Amino acid sequence: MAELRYYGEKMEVKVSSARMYISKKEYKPSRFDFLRLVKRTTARVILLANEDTTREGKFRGAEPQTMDDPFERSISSPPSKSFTTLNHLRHVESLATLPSGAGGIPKLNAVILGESLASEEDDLVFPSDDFSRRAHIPSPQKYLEMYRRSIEDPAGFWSDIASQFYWKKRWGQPVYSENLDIRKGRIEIEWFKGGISNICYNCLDRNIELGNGEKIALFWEGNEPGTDGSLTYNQLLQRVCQLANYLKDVGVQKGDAVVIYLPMLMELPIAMLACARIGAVHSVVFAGFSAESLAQRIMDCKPKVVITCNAVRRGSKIIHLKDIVDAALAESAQNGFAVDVCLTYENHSALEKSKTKWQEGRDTWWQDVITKFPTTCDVEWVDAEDPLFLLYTSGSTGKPKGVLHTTGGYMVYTAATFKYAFDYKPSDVYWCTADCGWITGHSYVTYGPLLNAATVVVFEGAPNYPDSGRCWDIVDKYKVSIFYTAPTLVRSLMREGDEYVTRYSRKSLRVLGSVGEPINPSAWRWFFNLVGDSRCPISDTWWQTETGGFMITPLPGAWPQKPGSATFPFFGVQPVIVNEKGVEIEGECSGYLCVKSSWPGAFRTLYGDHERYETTYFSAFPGYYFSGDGCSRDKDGYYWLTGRVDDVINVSGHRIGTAEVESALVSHPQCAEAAVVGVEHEVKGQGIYAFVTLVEGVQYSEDLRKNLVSTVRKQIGAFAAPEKIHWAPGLPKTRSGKIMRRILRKIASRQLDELGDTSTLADPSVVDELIALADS
Ligand code: 6R9
Repeated sequence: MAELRYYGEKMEVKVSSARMYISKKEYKPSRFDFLRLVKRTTARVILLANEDTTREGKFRGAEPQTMDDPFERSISSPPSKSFTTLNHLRHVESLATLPSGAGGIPKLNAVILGESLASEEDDLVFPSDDFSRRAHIPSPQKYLEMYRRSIEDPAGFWSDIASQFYWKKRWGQPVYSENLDIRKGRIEIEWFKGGISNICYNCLDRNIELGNGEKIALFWEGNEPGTDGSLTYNQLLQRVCQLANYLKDVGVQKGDAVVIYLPMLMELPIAMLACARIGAVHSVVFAGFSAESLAQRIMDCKPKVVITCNAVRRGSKIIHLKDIVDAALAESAQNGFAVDVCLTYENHSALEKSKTKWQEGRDTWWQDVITKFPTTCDVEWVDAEDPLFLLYTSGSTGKPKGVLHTTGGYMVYTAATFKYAFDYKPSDVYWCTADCGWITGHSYVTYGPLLNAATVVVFEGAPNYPDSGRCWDIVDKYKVSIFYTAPTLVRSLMREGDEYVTRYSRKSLRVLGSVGEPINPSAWRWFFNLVGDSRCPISDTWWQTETGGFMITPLPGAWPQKPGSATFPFFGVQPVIVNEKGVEIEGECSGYLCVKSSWPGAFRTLYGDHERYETTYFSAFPGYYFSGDGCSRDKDGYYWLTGRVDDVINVSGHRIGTAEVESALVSHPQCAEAAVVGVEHEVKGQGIYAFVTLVEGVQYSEDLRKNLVSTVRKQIGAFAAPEKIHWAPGLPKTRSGKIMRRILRKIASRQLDELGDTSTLADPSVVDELIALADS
């Protein structure tokens, strides 16, 4: 229910306990305006008072229960002048005045959690009174206080959070040091240097000491309904210690790399934690990557051990992971790097031990050796700046980048972001559908939740197996209260019909989350209205492999959400939008999303290639970290991510470099040249569209088309397979030989009237040829 009051200088719209004020200066309300507003507001509006009877103070005194009102405090104690004029706080300034921007009000659609459905793109979705009251960050004012401190005193702000963890030795001074300006020399970021700690200890031992030993750490749900398991914090620690002891026994030492190529078994987080415990650097490779991709990563980071399993069931398919590892290890050995130990978990539900190919001497069965090791293992205390893990991600060249994260800052940052963005409470059951092969599975399946002593669901299977109701079946089975997923999954389930959702109760759900790509407002509304029964806020978290944790994210109790916007920056994050000249743009605008100044979770380098780190992320716009994403900021200060602006395609939330796909295609003996672009895809967000020129004399054929697609599957992985191969006798190139992808994008999306100027092409006639071949 909404109420509307008008008094003195202000008009007030009250939706549940959330209020907004329109100052008379910006908006000259009259009774007529009220009535107009009433009609446009989906919630019920009551006209309570007229202009001369109600005063702000009197009103507040009459309703003391509204003290937690998200807007009340920002109005009653406006930020001081000096604060609002600080340049880097300007988006906060706009938040402070939100939503008094009179321009937005005529379109206002106010929705309150649990009370009404989101129905239009310009809906504002308010936290309910109840939700806000219980939230860690209950109001914009609380956010403002904390955000302001995080920017003005980052050392103090983050030291306070870091102090909640166990440090063998406290960090020294300064708390952080940074240079993000390439013009001033080497790019460097350090947090908590000199502090000695261990992230595994903080996830497990510390939480057990705090009394969580018997709490469930992991629930595991297998591919087949009915196959499941669980581990308490005590049990998880024992498993981790056994594996850590084994790794030490085979010679893994602090700083050594370990490659993990596992599906979503509990053994995957166990392996990550075991590495962290002994100071080894894990590099998880998503178990959907091909042998070639795995080999490339192995050759780059040269692990002492590779950990895998023999096979996995995903949906109705069985994937022989060990065969892929064997091929990768053979390729790596041929190229001069041989891995001595391949620890293989026997996943007997997928493949019998006896049917697994084996290389004596190198291969060891996990189950044969691990149980022989003690269930306790000393911790290797490491410096905050010692590496924790490497995770390869696609860039705009063919070679993946080894993003390196260190220990202390990453620990503090993932823990804090998890707690605040999901408004985590100890009673929550948390499920993130991401695979640990991606950053989301590192920060928000493993480290962030376990640092908070959360109960985490790990799911091995596919979300549409045995049918499209599986996610909600799991939600009901484990009473999941926080559900974090990707827009691509939302869209694919949305297509299957509502009855798969409504068949299940979903009553346990409290907070929803989205990551990986922009969530389109219609998917947002389906997720909000149907899955969350319009009761659960959606944390649409924008971040990257490189950022370690959330950068722009809703804090669900604090402020109204706009479907499709990631809202505002997290504590300590200073996003800026720059134009192509690298000049910061103020207020309402669109441009390139950069970040100024470091945050604890930032990556520190690209493994073995600091120069590439500097050129890729810090050179385009000197003085800033450049995210590679486009972004706009609306008049209320909300951030809207618009997708990659570089040669990276985001397929189902997976980053794929166009160059990687092109190099896979041209490795085919009959392919002379390839140019790859992204096109809009209904479910996956973006699909891969490849223009292919064949070797002189080779005929185009359906077989060859299939062959090219399977070459990409084989070299990168099935998720990178092109949706479309477009035969291209020639490619549109400038006279200097540069392929004009802008034109290819337009042809691929059939926007033929938007091709623009083609006269600068070396041979403009290729464009007509390509158009003629579009549907062949
Ligand atoms: C966490 C993760 C990063 C890229 C990023 C951006 C896109 C991620 C998003 C989002 C809009 C969101 N992205 N979250 N775009 N809204 N909430 O996905 O890391 O695999 O490195 O991808 O994903 O384009 O630059 P990563």
